[in-house]
Amino acid sequence: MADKPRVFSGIQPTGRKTLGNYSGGFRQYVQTQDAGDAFFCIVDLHSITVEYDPADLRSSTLDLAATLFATGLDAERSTVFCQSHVTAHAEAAWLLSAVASYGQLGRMTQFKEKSDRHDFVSAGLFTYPVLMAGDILLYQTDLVPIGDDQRQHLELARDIAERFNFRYGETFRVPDGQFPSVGGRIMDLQDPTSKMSTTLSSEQGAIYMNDPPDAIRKKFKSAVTDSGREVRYDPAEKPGVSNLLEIMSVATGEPIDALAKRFASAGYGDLKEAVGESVVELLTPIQERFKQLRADERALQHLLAMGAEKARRASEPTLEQMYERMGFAKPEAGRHFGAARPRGL
Ligand code: LTN
Repeated sequence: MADKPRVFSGIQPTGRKTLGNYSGGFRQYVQTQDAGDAFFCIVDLHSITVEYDPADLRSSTLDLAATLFATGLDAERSTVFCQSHVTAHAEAAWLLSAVASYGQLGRMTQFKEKSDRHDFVSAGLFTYPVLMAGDILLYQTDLVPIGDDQRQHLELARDIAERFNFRYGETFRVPDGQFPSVGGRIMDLQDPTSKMSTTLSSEQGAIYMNDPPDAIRKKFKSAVTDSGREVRYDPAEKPGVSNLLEIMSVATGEPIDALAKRFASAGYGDLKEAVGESVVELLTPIQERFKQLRADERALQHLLAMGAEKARRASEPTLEQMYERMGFAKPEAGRHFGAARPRGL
């Protein structure tokens, strides 16, 4: 146990997933599952903090589950589960809200940006990072693979862990972040100086996980390149070409400098075509597996039920300790965790 780090990450089910999500997220998860004892949580409870459609939430939750398995997560080796299936997450968020600082939550840049963009600002949007801290801390997590945009939230989770440990006694492991190096920043094909994004990119600027091959080829063909003609990797001077090389490296597994060398005397057109083709080759088998997995909802639900059961068992001792250390009287017959009683009864 001590030699295998505990890994935990959460992924929002809402929003169409892009090649950027694959490169900086899904792809890394698959690598992690061999190195550690990994938990991947579909954070549906986080998705209700901004306006959403309940029917969409249900289908996008199953879509994300199928995507995670299609990209290579294995239900035997990793624990893939849905946050709302494990009631410990909602409970932990409430308990931890007592040690989270109101002032610090108000300084979260994601909160400030999102609350500027919406006219109804929910209390949940404000306490979002507390729920996230609970996700991580319940599992005594060592490592949290996340994007750069989640750095501040992880810092807050560490502060919460330390404050809890100080007030109530040593309870939580203080987690570290793991930030992607190569492929962490796939840029928009139409604007290679900004990140490829579900919410901010245009249809032409982003490659979606479920784009058909012809759409993918077309998007690369019309990708914005740089002035000059030579192909080299230089993100500052040549953001467009460098992004294409980086994407091809993600798709093929070949190092960027080897690709830069190979295409050094090729034209931009040839490079774009080759990159497009490599992404089609990457995504086609993933899309095949996705279709199969998504078509059988019962089997998918079964995999999630397995994950939830493992997650409940892993989080239960920590939640129990939290209640105890915080001074709650123990219920006589023990606490009923999610598994004891089917939800909805
Ligand atoms: N806030 C994260 C999603 C998330 C998460 C987590 C990530 C929720 N809980 C726990 C890592 C660990 C996001 O929007 N990417």
